[in-house]
Amino acid sequence: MKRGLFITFEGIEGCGKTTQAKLLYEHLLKEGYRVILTEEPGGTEIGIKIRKILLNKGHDSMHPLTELFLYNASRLQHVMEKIRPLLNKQYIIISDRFMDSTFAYQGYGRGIDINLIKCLDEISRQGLRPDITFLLDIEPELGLKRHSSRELDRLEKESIEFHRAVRDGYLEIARAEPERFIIIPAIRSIEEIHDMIMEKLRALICHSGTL
Ligand code: Z5A
Repeated sequence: MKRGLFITFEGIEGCGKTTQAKLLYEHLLKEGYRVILTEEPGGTEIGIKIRKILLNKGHDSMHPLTELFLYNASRLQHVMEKIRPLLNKQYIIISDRFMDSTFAYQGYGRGIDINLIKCLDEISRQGLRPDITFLLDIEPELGLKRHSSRELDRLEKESIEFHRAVRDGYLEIARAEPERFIIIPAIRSIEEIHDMIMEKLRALICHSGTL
């Protein structure tokens, strides 16, 4: 049976992925597609509870491996309870972050062994992979500046070196999988970026023949 389309958005803080995921969702909804907007960590009742634990700025003592397990726990629940069942019903799923965030943040950012991350990733994704991933790329200084007016969560409080390592990690991951990733310069205007995303997607949606 053909399934729907699984689209993910990735990037460092302030890159604009949440803005673009929402714009894309509204656009596709208006065009009559069956589409769901979701996020990680989160996306399910259990995932939302895990998200609160992960982002709580009081949880400074969280061990990097505890963090890794919690992101994966949220993902497994998300895949099993929401993403896979809806893809099987031919929905378009738009997820604000997914697997690549773990490799970029816990792998390149925190320095956790990539082989351990790969093992947990296989379990939590249950064989599911995004069809297309938009990486919104921006200098960390610029991204963090966009968020400077609000209170920072536990990960946003990390050093600029951490955010640079995450950004470099994302670019390395994306270059290794050019057939899945579209790298977008996130310095462009909100409207320009949305148009670029729609252009790439139109081709994919026509081609997939499932919708
Ligand atoms: N994390 C992890 O470590 N491991 C994992 O496996 C997963 C996640 C899944 C929560 O993510 C944290 O979890 C995140 C990574 C980590 N940590 N950090 N740090 P989140 O997605 O909930 O939080 P976030 O990354 O900080 O994203 P965000 O708050 O949703 O921001 P954003 O998506 O990057 O940007 P935005 O909200 O769309 O835009 C930010 C502002 O910029 C806003 O005022 C916009 O109006 C403005 N904006 C947007 N686009 C533009 C353009 N093009 N020009 C100018 N201004 C713009």
